[in-house]
Amino acid sequence: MIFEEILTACGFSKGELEGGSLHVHTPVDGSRIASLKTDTTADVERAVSASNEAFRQWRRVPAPRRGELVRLLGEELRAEKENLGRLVTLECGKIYQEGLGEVQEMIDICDFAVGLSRQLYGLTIASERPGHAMRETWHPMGVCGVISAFNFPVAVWSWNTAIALVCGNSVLWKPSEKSPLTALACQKIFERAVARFGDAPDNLLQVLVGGRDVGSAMVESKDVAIVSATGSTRMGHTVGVKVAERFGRSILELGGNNAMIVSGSADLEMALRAIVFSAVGTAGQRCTSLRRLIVHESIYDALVPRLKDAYSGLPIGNPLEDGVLVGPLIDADAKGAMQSALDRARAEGGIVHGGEPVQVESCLGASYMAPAIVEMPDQSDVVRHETFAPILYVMKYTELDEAIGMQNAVPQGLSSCIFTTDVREAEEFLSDVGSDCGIANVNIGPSGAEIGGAFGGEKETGGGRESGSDAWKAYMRRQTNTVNYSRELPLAQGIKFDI
Ligand code: UN1
Repeated sequence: MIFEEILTACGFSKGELEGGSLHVHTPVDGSRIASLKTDTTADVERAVSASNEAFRQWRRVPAPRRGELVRLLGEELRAEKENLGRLVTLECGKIYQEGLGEVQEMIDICDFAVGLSRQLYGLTIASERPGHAMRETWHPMGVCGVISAFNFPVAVWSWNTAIALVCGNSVLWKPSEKSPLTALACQKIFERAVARFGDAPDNLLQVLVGGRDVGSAMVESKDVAIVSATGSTRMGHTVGVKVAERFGRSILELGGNNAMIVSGSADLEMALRAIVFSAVGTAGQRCTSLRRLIVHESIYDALVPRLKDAYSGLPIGNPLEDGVLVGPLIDADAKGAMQSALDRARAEGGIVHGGEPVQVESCLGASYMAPAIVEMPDQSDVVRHETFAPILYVMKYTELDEAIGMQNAVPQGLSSCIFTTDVREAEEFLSDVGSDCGIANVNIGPSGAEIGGAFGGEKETGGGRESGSDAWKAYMRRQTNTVNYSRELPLAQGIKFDI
């Protein structure tokens, strides 16, 4: 399918894609596929105010009815799965199978949120006073600003949006300037759900197209109650500080430097498949990508040569084509970052296998790279740094304590895993003295989390949780209610205060 057909199938007209100053290039072959008009900071101000107006109406709609809109969104996404999946591939370069997986993740979170819309449970609390009732209730917050990254251009938005909507919030979306088309396509899909729903307020979802100035204006606005930001630690630091300065609420999902410990008792066949998928899937550009492999010395020589073998046969190429497993990096900057990380790794004593540029026929303007395995003598600086590229640093360990120590000795704390058939090792890894990450798995790679769990991590990953479990609570305000249904006015803590 040629690029224009993919865009047309997603409902874009020629006029929409021309005449603006934001040039969108596809990583597939580097060519320009759109020049979009951008929003100004004045547009952001108007959007924030329209979003607040939408919120004021939406919060009055009963939550299960709000769920109905999200149910319709899920239906529209099911109908558009292939088209949107292909657009994800075109705009961010992940292989089509992963583009489809990303849309499936959107459908899944819609289903989850529909159920949740009838389960925004509070608590009843025992009061210390007679004739008193205490409870905890949850209320809509306001405008939820979503900042999303190019690598999961639509799924992460949908986690935030499906949950924010059932919680009674409105949504303002500032996508990465590298992936605005998928955002605009989602807006079209959302509008179809709104039309079927019938009486939703206008402007429940607005997309803001532009660069940092647009994002900053949204982040700095005190009328944006929640800012949920996914991206680099540097971006998250700026956003987190700005939102904290105005006492807003932020939900941060930032960098990861995810490790796998492969113990001496591991099932190596399973480990091998998990390593390759999590290290080279999405060309190493997931927050959850496997970046560090910590291998028990007893199996190092059995595992690492097989891994190199598997890497040497990886089909690298146009991600729209069947059979390809590794697509391009997002752009030339990403390629440069990968190359300089490999140079640093060599300088720090690493032995690099692979990692060279790959020329893909008829895609010469793009940044295809062979995934790299780097055998490191220890966990040096470059290993502790997240490079958003398919680089897998491999290190040896002797004792499990030491491996867990290495796993935890990085600034990031998103995802982690252990491959072992020893229940003691598995439980130790998951225990209070085990992995310090938000996600810790056994016999599963660090990437590809299901939406049912809370997604996010500690330390420089930012501490936020999105998606499943009770992550919805971050999208609502908690209220403690004490009701006195007696004819007395006893004070708490037994205080006497007679007038
Ligand atoms: C991300 O890279 O920002 O767990 C999200 C995963 C996906 C989500 C990744 N479900 O790999």
